[in-house]
Amino acid sequence: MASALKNLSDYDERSLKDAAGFSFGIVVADWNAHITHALYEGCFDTLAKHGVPDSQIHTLQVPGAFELTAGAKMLAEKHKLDAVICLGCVIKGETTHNEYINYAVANGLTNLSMVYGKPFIFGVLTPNNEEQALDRAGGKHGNKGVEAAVTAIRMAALREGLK
Ligand code: DLZ
Repeated sequence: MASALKNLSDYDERSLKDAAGFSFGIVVADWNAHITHALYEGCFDTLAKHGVPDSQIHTLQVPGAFELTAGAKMLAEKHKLDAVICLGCVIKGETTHNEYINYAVANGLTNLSMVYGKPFIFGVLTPNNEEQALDRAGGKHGNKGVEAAVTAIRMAALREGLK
């Protein structure tokens, strides 16, 4: 029997539900801004392309990726949101700072998802170097900000269907 499940690649943007009724938060970290702001553009444009009006997209800039969790909580408390998308880029350096930040954000966003019962999307690049980051911020591997927006719309639609 053929599988009823779709592949990830089947969830391209054409199959997405119209998202006009949803509200989203986007939290973007300013560290490595030339990368994260490109993620933001891809994310914002994708939400807009799927019908979300500007007035239903709430943006908050935070200093670094470590602050994404706190920023996401602030946005979720201030606005009635269907999902919060967190964008950052933590480039591996000489020390292990990247591991601490990445684990903290991943755990923080997971906790927020459980506490609020809504999606908090992990749109954080964790590259070994700047080239890998650029490849994922509009380069040869696409723009992960776009993927984060698609994930947010999918999860918001799933949650809506369960209500
Ligand atoms: C301190 C730091 C370092 C070394 N690297 C990054 C990075 O690559 N990406 C990023 O988003 N933030 C970095 N930060 C800053 C931390 O996320 C945070 O802003 C500070 O530790 C203050 O809490």
